[in-house]
Amino acid sequence: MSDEVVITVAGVGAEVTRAQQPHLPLLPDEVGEEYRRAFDAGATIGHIHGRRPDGTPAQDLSTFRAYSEAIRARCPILQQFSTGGAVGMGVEERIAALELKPDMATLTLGTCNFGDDVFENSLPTVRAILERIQKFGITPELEIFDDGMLATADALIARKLLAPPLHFDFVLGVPGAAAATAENLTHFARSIPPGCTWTVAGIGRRQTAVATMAIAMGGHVRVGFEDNIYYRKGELADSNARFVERVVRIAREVGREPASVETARRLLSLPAAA
Ligand code: KMH
Ligand code: ZN
Repeated sequence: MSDEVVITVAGVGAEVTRAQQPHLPLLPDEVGEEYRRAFDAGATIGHIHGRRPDGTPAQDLSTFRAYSEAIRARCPILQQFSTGGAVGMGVEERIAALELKPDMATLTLGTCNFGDDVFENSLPTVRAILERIQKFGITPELEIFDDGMLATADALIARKLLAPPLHFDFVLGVPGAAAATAENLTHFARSIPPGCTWTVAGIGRRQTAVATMAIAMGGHVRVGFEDNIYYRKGELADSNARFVERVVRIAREVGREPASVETARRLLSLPAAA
């Protein structure tokens, strides 16, 4: 187990609204400040979705450029662009910003229910997104919402479309996909190829529970408004940094420190900084 834990902040998301979470950052300067605070608290990866000023999801180049520059001007957090976007978006819209060559980009390995919606990731969609990620030399983070997506990872590796060591994100607790349980986390963590790394994103009220399990198991952790807006039952979090601070405290209690950017690059097999 590494002594360091890589903490990802998913501070914007595509579905949460300002009406639900008044501290949700939307404008580039708000996003930049929010990610700077999360970085100062111990986060080393910023998972990024785009929004228009009115809050509607937007994956376009200019929104991502503005967010990316606002974040980079304030802190060296690794930037991970979402290619999931929001449910219902077309593939080209989801990958339009990848030409900015972020450090990482997500790649969901299958379709699943997403509450009342369907998060569409047919195999042609997966291949199209992967192709664009590889065209720009970006490191993928493989998003696993369900067991079948692990089988797709194996199939892509067998066809040499992906090569370990790879980094996975187990997204647990989406209504309609795998539940946020210790059994699922253990099963997922055991199922990936040797030498790969993983993080967990617990959705809703199970966020801290699965983050704590991951820290004890040697995995890494994602927190933030995209996945959970409450600090505890009935109490909205007042910033993404508050979630980061909490997992840093938990990690330190079991002898792990938040990873620096350089350490995260090494642990997750990212290229050295240019
Ligand atoms: N907004 C979700 C439907 C990702 O970022 O790659 C998908 C999502 C996954 O958030
Ligand atoms: Zn996302």
